[in-house]
Amino acid sequence: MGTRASHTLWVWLIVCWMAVAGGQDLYDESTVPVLQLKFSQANWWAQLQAYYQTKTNIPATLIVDGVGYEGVGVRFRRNTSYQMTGTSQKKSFNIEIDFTIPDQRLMGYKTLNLLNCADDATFMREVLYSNTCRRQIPSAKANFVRLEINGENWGIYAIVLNEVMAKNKSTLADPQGEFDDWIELKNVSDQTVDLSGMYLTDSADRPLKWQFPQGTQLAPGEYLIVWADEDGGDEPGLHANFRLAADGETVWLYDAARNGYMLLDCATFEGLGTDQSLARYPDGTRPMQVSSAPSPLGPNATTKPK
Ligand SMILES: [Ca+2]
Ligand SMILES: [Ca+2]
Ligand SMILES: [Ca+2]
Repeated sequence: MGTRASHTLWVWLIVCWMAVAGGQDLYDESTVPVLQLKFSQANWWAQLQAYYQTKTNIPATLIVDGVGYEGVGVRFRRNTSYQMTGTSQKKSFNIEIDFTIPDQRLMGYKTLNLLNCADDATFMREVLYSNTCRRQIPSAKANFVRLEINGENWGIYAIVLNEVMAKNKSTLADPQGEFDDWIELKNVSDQTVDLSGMYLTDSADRPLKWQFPQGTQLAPGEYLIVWADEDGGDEPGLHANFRLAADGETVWLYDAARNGYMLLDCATFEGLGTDQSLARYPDGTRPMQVSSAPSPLGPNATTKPK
């Protein structure tokens, strides 16, 4: 779909009330399951738009973990997130596993709701809320998923905030020889991404705080370091106009004006010790974890702090 920026981070939340017994679970928070939807109709997107008001399902095949589920029903969810997203193709979806086969279930689940987090810049609210509530009372399950439609990634992490360090004593010096805070980004897609005009910030009130200079590009699989050192005049190197507080902070990555300033990723830490990083392991996945084996410009390591 040509109107969709290929490097946009589209995280989906999946929520459901049905319990499941044993086996693999869509709601295992240590995984990001992949849902593959296949529509045989050429005009499936137009059908989804046409039927959204009447809550009419259109049939599709859903593939999860190599298992195909025929005749599931798919429609856009009718809620404010539909209007809020305008012409964006990141709509919230409702998937009925038992649409044409009454006793069909996916790992015990009958209905899946894929939420687009349109009103939640953190992407975390629903998952945290549901999974906290459920310790006390019956509550919906929630997790992140990645969605593919007809073989196209509808929600892949392309440019991610892959690792951050807020108290750099001896891990890596910047080109000027200073051990400053750093933010590692990685391109986890298979296409070169142009970061020109994208933004990094440490302030919820100022999403456009620091802008990547023109010509900043990242090839597939490549890493890039932005120094959070307020040394904007220094060359070489990318030097943001903010620092990271070791006792806790959030870093946000926003897309360029040409792509509507869409939130691409965020990373929150509550406290990082000397030479500890907050890292996605493996690269690009969630959740982030504190690591005492920082790896600027390289694949993240598992080592947890002692
Ligand atoms: Ca510096
Ligand atoms: Ca800061
Ligand atoms: Ca790394």
